[in-house]
Amino acid sequence: MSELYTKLSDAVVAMKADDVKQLAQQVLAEGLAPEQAIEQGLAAGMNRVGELFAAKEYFVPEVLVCSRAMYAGFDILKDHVVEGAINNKGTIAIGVIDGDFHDIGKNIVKLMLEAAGFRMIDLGKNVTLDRFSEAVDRENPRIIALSTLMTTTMDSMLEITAKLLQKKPDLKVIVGGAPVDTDFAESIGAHFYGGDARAAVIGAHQLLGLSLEA
Ligand code: B12
Repeated sequence: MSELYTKLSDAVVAMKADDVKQLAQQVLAEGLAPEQAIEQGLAAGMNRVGELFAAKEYFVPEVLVCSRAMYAGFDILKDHVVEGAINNKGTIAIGVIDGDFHDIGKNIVKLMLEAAGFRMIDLGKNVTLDRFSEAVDRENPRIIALSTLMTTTMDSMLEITAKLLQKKPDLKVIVGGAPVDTDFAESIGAHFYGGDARAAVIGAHQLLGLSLEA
């Protein structure tokens, strides 16, 4: 792993947005893979922030400043990830469940799926069943990707999955986010659980019977 990724992760944790920007530029200048810099640098940094928050070393204000630093890098790298994306492997609608405003993970997953060639419909955060349902009617996606970081949204995830599958039985549902796992995904009738953005890409290919190489 490039030491630049470690520096990126450290700069996110240290809340240094200017350093994050400069390191992101350096990633591009050195011809490194922007998607790896996002996962192994920016996302890894936010995961460490999560640990510091759990240990009560960081509180909400610190976490917010770290999030801003992470986005300073994400905004620079993201256009280079989707450059040349083919956008024809099928439509995926993605959103964060109603009641939850955490969208960093969702944004990374969306970007990686887009880069892998899917057409992405981003419904944003705090998305209700009605809005997911409208998106299914309007965009006819092959996959719905549900993200959540909060345990309080688990019941909604169950309801949204059940109602959307009633509406469109051939829809595939993939779920992810800190409080969910494979057992939970199975228990609500979802078709795939992914622990990170790479897993989301693998799962989407598997569910649609596509090859990862294509
Ligand atoms: C950053 C953060 C915030 C930021 C959010 C900024 C933003 N724009 O997203 C701010 C400061 C605003 C915030 C606010 C709050 N937060 Co907060 N926050 C976090 C924190 C520290 C990190 C989350 C994060 O960004 N991780 C980094 C990303 C890259 O990882 P990720 O989201 O897990 O995503 C990856 C994978 O999960 C996966 N993935 C994600 N989605 C999907 C979807 C699919 C389909 C797939 C396949 C994969 C996938 O791929 C992603 C990329 O690798 C977590 C702690 C933690 N351990 O997660 C708490 C945490 C989620 N927050 C928590 C809480 C309680 C709150 C608040 C209520 C706090 C408060 N008291 O005000 C508020 C309100 C939030 C609300 N209603 O939504 C709790 C939730 C507890 C619970 N039981 O549910 C946590 C767990 C902290 C804790 N230990 O208590 N928070």
